Amino acid sequence: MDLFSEQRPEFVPLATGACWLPGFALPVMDALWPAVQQHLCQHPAQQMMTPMGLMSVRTSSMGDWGWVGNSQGYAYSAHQPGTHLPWPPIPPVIAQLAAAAANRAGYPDFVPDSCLINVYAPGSKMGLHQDKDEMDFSQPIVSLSLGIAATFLFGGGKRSDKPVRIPLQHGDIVVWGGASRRFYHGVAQVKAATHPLLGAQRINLTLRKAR
Ligand code: MD3
Ligand code: FE
Repeated sequence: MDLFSEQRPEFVPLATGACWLPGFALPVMDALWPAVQQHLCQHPAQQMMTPMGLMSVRTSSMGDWGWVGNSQGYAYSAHQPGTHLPWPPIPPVIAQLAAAAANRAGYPDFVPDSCLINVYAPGSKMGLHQDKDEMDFSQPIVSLSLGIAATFLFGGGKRSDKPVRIPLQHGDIVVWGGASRRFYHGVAQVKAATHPLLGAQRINLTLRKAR
């Protein structure tokens, strides 16, 4: 009997249309992390304002559509706030990884046009919300976790549905589609920790087909 195995399953079904792929990104991490770092050096993540207030998470984007907010609202935008320049393209290592994960989850035709990068310092969190600003809900969302662990809160179709807590680690991917695509979700306050590669931060990439 293997009481001390640190092995995790390769595929964990979470709900209809949603699955967790522990460690799916680890084989390409040597190319992936430098690409994210380089992007963040050139396009630093910023704390966005929303009608609900200033977010504790800092965000940047890649691809045709980035996510921007201000006190009036939030939306996908083809331009960066301030400079009004287009967002840089999604590096092939990231787009190909997302397509491979979507394929493993049963979505063979996923071509993301948006990559939102959420940077969590210890203490940051994301309240329960739905993602409903995308045009085609038949397309999944692929999420990639990097750095220190976080507890992902996965609710249901109603805000009052009690969320399940999912411990996401460095290199984990979750694919959300089908019935779960419009479920409430959030991230519990990130606890202080240090990751050997990223230091004291969690970074989440969400890849979407926005338009
Ligand atoms: C479940 N980001 O950017 S990613 C977001 O970890 C967002 O930064 C979180 O929620 C983060 O909107 C969670 C996982 C995720 C993304 C979209 C979903 C889970 C989802 C849509 C439906 C259901
Ligand atoms: Fe979300």
